[in-house]
Amino acid sequence: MNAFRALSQKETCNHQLIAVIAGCLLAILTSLPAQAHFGMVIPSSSQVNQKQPEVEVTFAFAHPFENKGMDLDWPQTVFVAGNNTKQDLKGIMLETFFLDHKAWKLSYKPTKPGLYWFVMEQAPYWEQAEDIFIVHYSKTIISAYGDDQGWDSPLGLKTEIVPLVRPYGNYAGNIFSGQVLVDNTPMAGIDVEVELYNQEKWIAPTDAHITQVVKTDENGNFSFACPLPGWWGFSALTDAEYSLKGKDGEEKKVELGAVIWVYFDPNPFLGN
Ligand SMILES: [Cu+2]
Repeated sequence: MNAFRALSQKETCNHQLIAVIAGCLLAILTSLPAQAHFGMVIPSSSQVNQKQPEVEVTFAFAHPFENKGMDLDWPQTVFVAGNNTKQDLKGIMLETFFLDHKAWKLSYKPTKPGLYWFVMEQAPYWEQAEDIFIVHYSKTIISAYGDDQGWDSPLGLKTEIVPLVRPYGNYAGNIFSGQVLVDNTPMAGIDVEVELYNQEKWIAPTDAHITQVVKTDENGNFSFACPLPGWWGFSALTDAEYSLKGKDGEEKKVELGAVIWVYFDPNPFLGN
């Protein structure tokens, strides 16, 4: 009798365990629509003037169309570049939340006219679902007091998108073009993932619309017309030539992303 009861209790336990495991798997699978990851560098404005002399810049890691955040660890580097100077900004970063996840922010006041790139190299992010590490080099630009010179110059990052369209002062519907570089070499035939930071909470017609994809040509160039106003992120993905050791002790692939964020203003002539 006792033995029987013991056995049946054990069986109950096993069933509970199986139910818990099944529940976890379901949770993992349903959360899977693993849409694209984007390092995010989003300023409060892409232009600075007398009326609005300061910007707040947010650094985050997310699935921007779906408004899903991920925790962003303390980045490897964060700096501002432009006007022939480069200044480390990690000392003035404050922890914040972006889409309910750990992120970083800072305030910056350009002291003279010019173009200012804000750049973040994130610490390697372990993506369990894909069994890879992800490292994004993310950047955005602001123009201070109407300066217009030098937005088309590379910054010499490990990988980056060099704009071929001035990356501010654009309307929704305009085309954005850029060249993808890795170690200063144009990358032909690679995927550039495109997502809107979907603050309006648009519903995509299909899952395929969440992350749109465009390929680079033989010179590493791509073009994409942004149909809606807001911040658009472009992420050019390549495999690093190095690997990193995972928690299981195995060497894991590292995916590099060159990310640029560009703002497209509402087109006032179309009323969108
Ligand atoms: Cu993710």
